[in-house]
Amino acid sequence: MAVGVGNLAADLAALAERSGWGGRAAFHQGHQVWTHGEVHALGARAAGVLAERGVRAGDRVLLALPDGIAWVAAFLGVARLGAVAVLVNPELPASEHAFMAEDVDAALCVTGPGLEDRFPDRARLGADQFLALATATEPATAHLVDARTPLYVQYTSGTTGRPKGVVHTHGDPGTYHDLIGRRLLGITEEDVTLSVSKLYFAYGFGNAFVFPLFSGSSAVLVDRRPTPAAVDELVARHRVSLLYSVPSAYAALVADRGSGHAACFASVRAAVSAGEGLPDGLGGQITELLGAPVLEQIGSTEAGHAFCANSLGHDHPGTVGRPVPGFEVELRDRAGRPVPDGTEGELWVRGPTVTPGYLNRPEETRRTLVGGWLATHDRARREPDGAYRHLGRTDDMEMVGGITVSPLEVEAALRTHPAVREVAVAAVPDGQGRTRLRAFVVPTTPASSAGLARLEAELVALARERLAAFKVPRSVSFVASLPRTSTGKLRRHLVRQGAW
Ligand code: 3SK
Repeated sequence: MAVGVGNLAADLAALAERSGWGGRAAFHQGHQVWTHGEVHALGARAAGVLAERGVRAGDRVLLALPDGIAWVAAFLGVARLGAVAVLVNPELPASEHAFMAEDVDAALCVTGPGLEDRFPDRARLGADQFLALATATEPATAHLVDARTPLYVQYTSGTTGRPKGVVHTHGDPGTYHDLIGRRLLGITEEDVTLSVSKLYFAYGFGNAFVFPLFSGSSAVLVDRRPTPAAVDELVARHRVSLLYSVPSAYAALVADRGSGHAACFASVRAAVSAGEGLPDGLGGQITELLGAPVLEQIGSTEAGHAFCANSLGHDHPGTVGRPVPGFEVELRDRAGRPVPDGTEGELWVRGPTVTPGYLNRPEETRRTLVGGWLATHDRARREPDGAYRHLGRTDDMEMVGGITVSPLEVEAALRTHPAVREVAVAAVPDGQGRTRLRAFVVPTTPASSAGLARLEAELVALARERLAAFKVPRSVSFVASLPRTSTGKLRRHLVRQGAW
């Protein structure tokens, strides 16, 4: 039975048809363009391919794909069947992919180039083969679901160092668009988006997949993180009007281009920044460079997208803006009591797209979702205009280039080297407005400076072998001891400051 209402893929196809968007560009990749009509037809045939491979409603299909048309087709195909798309970073090491495939018990894994040997124990399909099959397969009909039916899972790092699968439903993307894309950013059919953040990540998923498909606009897809020169070129070539990025990438753009307005950015009407706070002064430099405002926001994988945001109508630089309409925000102390206005507290949020919970983690779900409120582990203070000033994280997680990294996981990898007695990893400022991971290591035995230089190289090589690239420390400092409390707990704020 063909069903529209409730199934994201079917609803989006019906919306595009009703709105007359069939012939409008939806995605640009390299020199290719796919229209909204082509994308939905491809999604329906992709569902046919998946159904022929035995995928059924409720099954989990892991997508380890770079941003591109295969990602879009696979997501829409999975959604159409009422199955659940598991969105993973294709650049993760094999051990993390294996963990995720096991965690979700993936019925099928769709993989990008270079990942042919991944998931050897599971049914697999390479992206090229998948797309080729999709051109020659009959479309599948849409499965009946409702707004609360699980649609996708994204992974977020946990304090235990093990990533946790966050579930979102068929109703969530339409709400992201209605609350943020439409109301706060005023996205229209004429907009062209470039998101430095990738589709597997909550921020990139909303920016470059959900908003374009719900608004009849288009997005430029790039299979890897673009360099500053590539951003210049893509913005100018596609006349990008909305640029979404993270502070470290904006800092690189400013460093590459210098100050002053650059003509290649003339089409940009707004820039959005999220993932971590913009360092002092950087917001002004970006605005000058782009000739457009830079709107900060904050969100989380658990909230689905942003829960506080600045908008063109209300921008308070230096803050992450006011609660997104539909979201409630509270600042609480450690005991969970609301703090007085103007006082620092932990951000708790409640809203329509907050996850129903973590996959296979009832205990962590209970701790994080209390009475319908989500503990974000972010610290903030409320300003008199209702905007929130972000003051960092309450837990031990580190933010590097807009991505959360568990220092425990990095430390665990480095600690396997026999010459490491103790190790602590922290994101430290690099003096250019960015943060970089640094490992502070107490060696097992004293060594000469040549010996320490060799050890540093070995530790970085070890991390590269075991961890995703963004988790690899950029430098190692050798220290005599680490700062600890009297009960032996590491004092991470001192490690971050490099001061003890
Ligand atoms: O990381 C964030 O702050 C964020 C912002 C907007 C949407 C999604 C996310 C994760």
